[in-house]
Amino acid sequence: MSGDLLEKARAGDKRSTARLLTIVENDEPGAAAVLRALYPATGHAEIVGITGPPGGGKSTLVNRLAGAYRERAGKVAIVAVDPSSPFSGGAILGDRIRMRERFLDEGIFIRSMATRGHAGGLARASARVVNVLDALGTDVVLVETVGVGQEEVDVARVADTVCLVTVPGLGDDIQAIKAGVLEIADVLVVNKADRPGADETARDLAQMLSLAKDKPWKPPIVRTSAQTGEGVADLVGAIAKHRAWSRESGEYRERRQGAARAEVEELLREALLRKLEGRVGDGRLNAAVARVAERAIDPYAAVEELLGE
Ligand SMILES: Nc1nc2c(ncn2[C@@H]2O[C@H](COP(=O)(O)OP(=O)(O)O)[C@@H](O)[C@H]2O)c(=O)[nH]1
Ligand SMILES: [Mg+2]
Repeated sequence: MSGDLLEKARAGDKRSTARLLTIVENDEPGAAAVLRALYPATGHAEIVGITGPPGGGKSTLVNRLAGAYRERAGKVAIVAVDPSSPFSGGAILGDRIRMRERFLDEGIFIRSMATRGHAGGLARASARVVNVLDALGTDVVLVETVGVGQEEVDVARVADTVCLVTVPGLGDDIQAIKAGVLEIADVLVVNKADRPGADETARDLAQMLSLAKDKPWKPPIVRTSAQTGEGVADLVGAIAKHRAWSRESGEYRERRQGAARAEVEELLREALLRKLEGRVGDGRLNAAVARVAERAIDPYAAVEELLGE
């Protein structure tokens, strides 16, 4: 079944691509086979993460970026991971209308990811989805995520270049951003620069950056108005510059190695656990758990006992 799907997806059929993505996103039976078949073809896409607080204009900006990249790339994909936009909500409706023009473009593929219930977590599910899009010949994958918690920060890590989108007048909220995602931001964007206060925000950001001196890459600060499109070309330029630096400095390879390590270690952990569970057996495991619950033995002793045959 997936062989046929694979072939159709490779030929550019969007429905088959969507189905393949669902299989790997939810880790359905056959997901491993799909990823194995596609893995050799991965590693060519440029992956750009767009993160930041809700309402900052990320979706609007991603839509603009998709258009800009599409002018010179054959295939562009958008992966939207946004827990703040429920499917019935106004925001996503607005997104849909804005994105309709993109949908009509055969070269742009849009994927909305569920934010809950992924085997192995959201970041790993996103990585699988991005890998499939990459292998299917996507030149640029734009990943939109709300930069609020650790999990979203982890999602942003699949990107080669992470853009943090802020807006004028965030005030103290900027401090909150700083704690979370500023460390992983490669490009800082002050969006809604058509509004008053963009200069102050850019200054605040510059000041925060000056505190982290020792970093080899100094994130540029770019002002955009996603609504009018102003500054979007500058943003594309800043992303390209980071990409070039990343390639040259070895950062790119380091990040990809970090991602590969995380993936292999996670799978290894799962496999080892399954293997051990098989060896220990449900009966012995349940008996040990019961004794721990009764305080007859402590959890450490239970593990030692189970592993010690
Ligand atoms: N004034 C202004 N509004 C914008 C700009 N970019 C986006 N918006 C508006 O901000 C709201 C939130 O945008 P959206 O892209 O959904 O933000 P997201 O939650 O970060 O994805 C929408 O009403 C947009 O029309 C901008 O550059 N200037
Ligand atoms: Mg959005």
